[in-house]
Amino acid sequence: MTGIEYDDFLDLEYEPTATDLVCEFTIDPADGMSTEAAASRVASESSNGTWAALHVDENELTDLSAVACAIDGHEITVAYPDALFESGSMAQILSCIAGNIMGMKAVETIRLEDCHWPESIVSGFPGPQFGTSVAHEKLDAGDRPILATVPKPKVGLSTDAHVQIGEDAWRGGVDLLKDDENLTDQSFNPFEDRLADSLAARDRVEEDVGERKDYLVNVTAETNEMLERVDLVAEHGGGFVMVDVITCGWAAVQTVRERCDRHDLAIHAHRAMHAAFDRLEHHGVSMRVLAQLARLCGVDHIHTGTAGLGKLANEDTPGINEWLTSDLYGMNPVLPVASGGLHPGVVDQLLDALGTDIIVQAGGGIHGHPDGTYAGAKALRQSVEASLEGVSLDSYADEHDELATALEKWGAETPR
Ligand code: RUB
Ligand code: MG
Repeated sequence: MTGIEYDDFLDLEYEPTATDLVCEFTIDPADGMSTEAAASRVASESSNGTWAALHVDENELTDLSAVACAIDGHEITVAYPDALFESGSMAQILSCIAGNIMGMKAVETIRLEDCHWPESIVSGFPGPQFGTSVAHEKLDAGDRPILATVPKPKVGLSTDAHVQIGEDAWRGGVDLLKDDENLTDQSFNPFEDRLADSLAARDRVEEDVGERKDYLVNVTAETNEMLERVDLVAEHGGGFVMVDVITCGWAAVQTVRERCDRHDLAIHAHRAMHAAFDRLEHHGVSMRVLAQLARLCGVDHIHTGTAGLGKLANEDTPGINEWLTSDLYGMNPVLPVASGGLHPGVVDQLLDALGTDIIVQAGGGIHGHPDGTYAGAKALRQSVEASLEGVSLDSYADEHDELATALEKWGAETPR
């Protein structure tokens, strides 16, 4: 017989092995509890421990204990043996590393900040099918950022109005039309009508302008329904689907990824609800980790913020983007999406901060242009051209009326 107690999960001499999943947390221990005691409880509850000491027959037990192996102020590191995890199940991984520990009384707050994934776990997941390669495999963006737009208002536009906005934006120079996160299949704009009409418009525009265009149609729904919508996108000749990955859950994303593989469809991941996990500085799961989960599950694009230039709360966009495109045992990189309050007047700063291997997505920053969507799309494209040519937006605007009007309206403001 062997005894398992909380202390068994703390070993500051332990060196993680190449097969361990190593997680970094920030914790604030409960009143009266030391960081060491709280750290060992984190390792215990997230692997094989419980609150009571146990007596177990060693012969009947695989040792799957995690080890709290480093403490630096409020930052703790926990190493998990890879055998603790079911291969290819993001749900099961999260039930360990971001499960009960998030509500444990032993900590006042706890935030999963970063994960270091071993090859044995990564190889159980497909990763992106296309990732950054969509720029040339599915579009004609070459080395410039891909441009995308979401019609506004978010919901309520009729199918015809929605399609017309998409057509104007494509003609003005945008590559991708995108549905908004809460537009799916409502009576004012049914999914299949919108899909068919948008892709027909896309074909007309492609023919006229000689540049490939596509549509990020929001297939988000109950999982079986979502698969039917994915099939419909393929039937109608679309190249992409959009999924609200946090609200649908990772298991559903994994299922969609498998179906998209069959149809050669790329997945655009919208992260609506991410801030419920990542907004608080001391509690939850960081956007960096959410982005890691998205890459493993196999999305091709994911929103990662605007490096502080947009309307939503700031986070480490450059660091997250670097991780998404870094080497991960040969897994394809994910193309990051900058979105939320962007407009032509901040594009130079955005590309300085994030580079050109991104999607620049603007809704209000295109459709709010005083001369409408077509002019707004032209202005956004002009702002990208200026930035890539190393010309200031103001000088470029001397020769480009649409950009001039956008700069007059918004300057370089960052909206709230
Ligand atoms: C942007 C928009 C998206 C945001 C979400 O519209 O509709 O939902 O990208 O934020 P607008 P994030 O350009 O009018 O602000 O990309 O940070 O997840
Ligand atoms: Mg939106």
